[in-house]
Amino acid sequence: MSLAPLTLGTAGHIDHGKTALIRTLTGVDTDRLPEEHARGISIELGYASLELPSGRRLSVIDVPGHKRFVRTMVAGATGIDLFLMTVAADDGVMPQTREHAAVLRALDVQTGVVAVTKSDLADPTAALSEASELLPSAEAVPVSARTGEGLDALRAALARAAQSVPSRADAPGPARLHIDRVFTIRGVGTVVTGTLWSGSIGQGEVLELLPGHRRARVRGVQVHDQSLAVAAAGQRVAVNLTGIGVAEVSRGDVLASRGSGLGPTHLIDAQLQLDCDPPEHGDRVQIHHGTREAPARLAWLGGRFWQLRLEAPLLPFAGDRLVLRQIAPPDTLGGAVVLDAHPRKHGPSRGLTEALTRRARGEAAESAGADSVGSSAGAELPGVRSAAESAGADSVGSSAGAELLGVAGAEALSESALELERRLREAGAEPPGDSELDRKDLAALRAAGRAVRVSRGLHYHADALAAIRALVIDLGARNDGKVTLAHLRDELGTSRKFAQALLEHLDSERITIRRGDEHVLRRSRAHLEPRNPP
Ligand SMILES: Nc1nc2c(ncn2[C@@H]2O[C@H](COP(=O)(O)OP(=O)(O)OP(=O)(O)O)[C@@H](O)[C@H]2O)c(=O)[nH]1
Ligand SMILES: [Mg+2]
Repeated sequence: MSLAPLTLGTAGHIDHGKTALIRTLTGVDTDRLPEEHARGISIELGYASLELPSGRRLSVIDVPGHKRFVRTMVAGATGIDLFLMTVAADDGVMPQTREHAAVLRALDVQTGVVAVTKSDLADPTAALSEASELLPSAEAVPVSARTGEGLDALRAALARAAQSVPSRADAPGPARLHIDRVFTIRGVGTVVTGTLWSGSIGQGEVLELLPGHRRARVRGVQVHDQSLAVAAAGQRVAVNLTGIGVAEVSRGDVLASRGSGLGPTHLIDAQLQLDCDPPEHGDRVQIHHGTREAPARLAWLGGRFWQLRLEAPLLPFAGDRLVLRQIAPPDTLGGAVVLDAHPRKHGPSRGLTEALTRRARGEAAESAGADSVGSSAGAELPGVRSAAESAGADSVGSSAGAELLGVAGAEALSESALELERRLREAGAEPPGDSELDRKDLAALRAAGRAVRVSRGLHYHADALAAIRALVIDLGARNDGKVTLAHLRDELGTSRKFAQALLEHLDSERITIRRGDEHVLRRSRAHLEPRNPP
């Protein structure tokens, strides 16, 4: 039997005994918050590790069942390999049993076990048959967390299910960890946790934090509270990061290998797989990907192909699964597969349908990274990075630097100015404060047109600023010409302070004009229409 890592996620209606069952199986009470104990319900995701009779250890994510917390359930279920659905013997299949089953289907989590819980309270027969109807391919086992009955049979069923699922540990791809928790430990610093979807994370590695493309060094890695040199995909991983403050990272961010090709996108071409009637062109829905979510308009592209026009960026690769939920009243509509993570804004056409059909069949040899370069009108933040990287930020030494900068500007620059330029380029959306920079070098960079003073004490590399300017124009174009500080801050993954300085600078450049809390693009609307209208 393979002992490669796997993650198990609970599912099921509120009060159907998920947390009690995990506590009985693992000894861990996954309800940590005082409010969870006071209300007797789970609110946040909970974590434990479960050892099966074979010695195999599963990472466990316990999700809340309350209907108001389905989005938390989705964030927990993303990245799991198998499910443990609970159905209470005295209650049977209920609305969130169905909704959680729909989320698992949308995420293509096909393997798992049903525990018919509380079988000390009622005859489990009816619940067993309802469960088998809902999830026909899963074994259903009657159990009681109170008496311990059925637990050995449940462990054995879980072991069989685990054996039939391939682990992601061997799947190729860069490291991708969708962050679900961020905290600090005194003396240790910032720690993020999540399920590692692919790749591995090793101590000492330098990774990238998205969407802001910030670098972070891995100071330590833990799995099941044990420090490891390297953590493999398919399990819950805690990563201690240096170079990133706890306030600079949040749930929904992604920790990825450098150069993974992942980048924020506002447009996704996808194939929908809905459990309900097809949506209408223009419908607004909530899209969940990883531990992140965003509202989007649906634009029909022909057949089951739709373009998702997102109101906030997501970070997918082609081939990833999305969950679509109705906004009001909230309900799960079904799933979608990402076919193009960085398409142009477009409508239906015969060529497109053919291309998407090929992608849906897995025929197009597609690299999400290559695909993302400059093809999108929406996802320009990668520009902040690609502007830096395409100019070879890593390799700008004094001589290479002169070549890249063009002779005119570079000849006048000293080595320290070139080094400074490299730092500014690398900093992207969040440059170092001027107190850390040499004034003489900065002045030389400004004179050479390589650095721009955005506010007192704040310089940006000219390329980074150009990319940010393009981003603001695109953001405005998608939002009636308006850009807010919060919007730009989120888009850049930067702090309020920097977003404000940038918008004020763009006001002074007459790109935008401030009206109350909004900065409005000065150019005419016509000019700002999307570059590739449907
Ligand atoms: N008699 C009996 N009670 C149980 C059993 N399992 C759980 N309970 C009780 O049912 C209640 C709800 O259990 P939880 O484990 O909190 O349910 P949950 O599914 O985690 O609930 P949410 O996370 O809020 O969706 C608690 O009072 C448990 O003690 C069981 O097997 N037998
Ligand atoms: Mg619970």
